Amino acid sequence: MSELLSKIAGCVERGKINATSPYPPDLKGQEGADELTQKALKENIAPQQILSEGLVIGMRNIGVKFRDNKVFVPDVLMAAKAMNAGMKHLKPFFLSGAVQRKGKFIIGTVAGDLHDIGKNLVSMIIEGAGFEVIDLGVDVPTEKFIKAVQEHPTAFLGLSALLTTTMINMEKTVKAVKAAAPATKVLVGGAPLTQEFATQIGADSYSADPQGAVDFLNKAA
Ligand code: B1M
Repeated sequence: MSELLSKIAGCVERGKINATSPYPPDLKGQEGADELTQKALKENIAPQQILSEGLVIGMRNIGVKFRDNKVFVPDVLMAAKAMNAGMKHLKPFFLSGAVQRKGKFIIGTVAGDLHDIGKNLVSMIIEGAGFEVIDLGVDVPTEKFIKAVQEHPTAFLGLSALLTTTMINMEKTVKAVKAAAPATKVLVGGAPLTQEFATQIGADSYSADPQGAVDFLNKAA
C-alpha cells in the first residue's frame, strides 16, 4: 500500500477531517482525509484503490477497535466524518461507474422503535466497508422494508431494535420479507437481541456489533 493511502487510512481511523479541523489535537494543522484524498486523485491513484486501500481500511480499523471496546461512540462518529470528507471526492467516480461498491445494504429500525444511534453507527461502518447504504430511518413498517427490497433485489437487509417490545416485530418483518423476496439475506442486531432469538425468527445473521455485520456482508457479498 502506498504511503499516501496509509496516511488516508490513518486520518479516517483518527477522525482527522481536514487541515483546519482541531481534532485530534495531536494532528492539529496537518492535512486530513479531505486534502489527502484529493492529493491521491491528483497523483492518479485509482479511485477504487483510494477507497479500498485508504478510506475503507481506516473504517475497518475503527470498527474493530469499537468492537473490542478500545474506542467509543464519538471516535466512530469522527472517523465517519473523516471518511465522508474523503468520500465526497470519490462520489463522481461512483456515479460514473468507475468505482464499484461491494453491494447494497438497506437498514432501518423496526416498527414502534425510535432508537437510531446504534443503527446509524452500523450504517456508517458498513458504508465505510464499501457498501452503498440505504437508510430507511426509524419506526419502519414491514411494508416499507418490503418495498425497499423489491426496488433493490440484490440488497442485504439490516433490522435494528432496542426495545424488548419492538424486537418481536422483527419476526413479522423477516417472514414477510422472505415471502416477498426469498433471496434477501436479513441481518438483525440491537442490544436486547441474542443469536438464539435471531435463529428463532429466521434471520440469516445476528451480530452484537457493527463489525460482525461487516464480516457477514464481506463473506456473503
Ligand atoms: Co430508550 N430505552 N427508550 N431512548 N434508551 C433503552 C434502550 C433502555 C434499555 C433504557 C432502560 O430502561 N435502561 C430501555 C429499553 C428497555 C427494554 O426494552 N428492555 C429504553 C426505553 C424503555 C425507552 C422508552 C420506552 C422510554 C419511555 O418513553 N418510557 C422510549 C421508547 C421510544 C421508542 O422507541 N418508541 C425510549 C426513548 C429513548 C430516547 C428517544 C430518549 C433515546 C433514543 C434517541 C435516539 O436513538 N435517537 C433513548 C436512548 C438514548 C436510550 C439508551 C440510553 C441508549 C441507547 C443507545 O443509543 N445506545 C438505552 C439505555 C442504554 O443502552 N444504556 C435506552 C448506544 C448505541 C451505540 O448502542 O443502540 O445498542 P445500541 O447499538 C449497538 C448494538 O446494539 C449494535 O451495534 C450498535 C453499535 O455498537 N446494533 C446492531 C444495533 N443495531 C444493529 C443492527 C445490526 C447489527 C448490530 O445489524 C443489522
